[in-house]
Amino acid sequence: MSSKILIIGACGQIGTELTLKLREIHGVDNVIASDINTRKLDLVNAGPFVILDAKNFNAIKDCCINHNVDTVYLMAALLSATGEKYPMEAWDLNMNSLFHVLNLAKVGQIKKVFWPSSIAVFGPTTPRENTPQHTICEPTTVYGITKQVGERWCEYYHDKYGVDVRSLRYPGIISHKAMPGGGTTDYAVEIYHEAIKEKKYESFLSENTKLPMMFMDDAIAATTELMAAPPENITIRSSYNLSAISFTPQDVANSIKAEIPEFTMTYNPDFRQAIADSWPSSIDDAVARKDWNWDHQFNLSRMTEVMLKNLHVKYN
Ligand code: AKB
Repeated sequence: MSSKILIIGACGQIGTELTLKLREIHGVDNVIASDINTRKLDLVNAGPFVILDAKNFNAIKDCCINHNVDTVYLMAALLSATGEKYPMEAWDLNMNSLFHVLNLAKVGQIKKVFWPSSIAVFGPTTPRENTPQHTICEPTTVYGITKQVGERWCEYYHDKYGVDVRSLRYPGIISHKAMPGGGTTDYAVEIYHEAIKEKKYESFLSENTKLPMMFMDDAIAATTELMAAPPENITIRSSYNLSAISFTPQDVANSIKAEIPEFTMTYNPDFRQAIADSWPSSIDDAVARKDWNWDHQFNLSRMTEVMLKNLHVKYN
């Protein structure tokens, strides 16, 4: 039986598109999608799918054994805004799922692991502009704490047990195929949907809140390129800084207005503003660019064009 890839949390925003891309690269039958439920029927019906609770070690282990899995992408997580509402649940899911996968890799049951970290590892004491790879990380959200601690464990498992674990500090990801859920950067996706549907949007972040962001195609390319890189090129086993564009809610509104002149934007910041204020506004990802030739393709105007075009088709 040929070796397989397992995606845990395949129905989420990134998991959905990662599943499609990995199936394109490796073949549909070699990529097993899994999630806690079958909420995305199109994905469930498009290839191998198993219901899997990321907190259940035995369920992950059995799935890996039964399907001869050698690579796991662990995409299940509670994000920053949801994590503040349910701190213990965020800790439980984000940490235990990681330990389960790292421990399976430690005993050789799986050979390679991808685990996403986030710009949420940074905090108010981190340099905000061009945040370096190695810098102060004092996160103030539960999500950020889980990602920071997870990074330390990834490096530990690599250094002590030789686990081939690779990770990226994703910025806010913008996509049109699946909605994000429970993040602070979610406004940058919602705004495009509302622009097409209602021609207006009320932002939960203030107009000048600049955050690092990335179009989904770039995020997926970064993920598959990192995983394909020769191990000797990977100098960072905690998590790589990754960067493409930085913008404010006002910048996105202006780029939408260039296509939809009647679009209007209002601002009503909520508890997510404090989370956004604790994060960097731009990221220095020179190490990723040097180690595995990372480069992004999408700027704000190109992303807006693609988002609006695809959502127009979806809603009309
Ligand atoms: C969030 O907003 O919580 C996520 C992230 C930046 O990791 N999108």
